[in-house]
Amino acid sequence: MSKLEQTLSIIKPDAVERNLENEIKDMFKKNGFSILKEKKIQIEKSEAEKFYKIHETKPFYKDLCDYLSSGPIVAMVLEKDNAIIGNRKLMGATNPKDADDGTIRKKYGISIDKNSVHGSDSIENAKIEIDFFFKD
Ligand code: IDP
Ligand code: MG
Repeated sequence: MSKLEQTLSIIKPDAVERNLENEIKDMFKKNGFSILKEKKIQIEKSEAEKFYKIHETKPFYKDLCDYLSSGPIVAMVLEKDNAIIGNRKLMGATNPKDADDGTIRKKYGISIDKNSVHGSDSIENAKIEIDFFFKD
């Protein structure tokens, strides 16, 4: 069953730094996603800690928050039928080494921490994450 959904995507610092913003956006557009909203920003470490709170007990939490706040990112609201699972598929596995051919992380990811993109993992988290960046 298909359902029009919105999901939150982030182009992470490693990809922005390598000027991959337009190439990654093109991959979304070619795969049928509309970019409804977008903004390029650098967030504070405290904001990254809030965004990744779900991972606060993980050993990589501190590095993850340092990393997300280390440089400019592009936050986007993507829309498509079944956007959440569709974006997860297009992103590929968390570790670029395990990502399938044709995915963003396979193409651009450097390592498990510098994996170029974030994508919401559920309808509930998509709402929370979209509000995090775009509720003004
Ligand atoms: P996801 O980004 O594919 O949803 P999550 O498990 O939600 O993956 O983890 C959030 C982010 O934390 C990942 O994108 C990755 O950058 C980082 N991360 C996840 N697992 C590890 C790890 O084992 N070591 C270092 N960083 C990790
Ligand atoms: Mg996740």
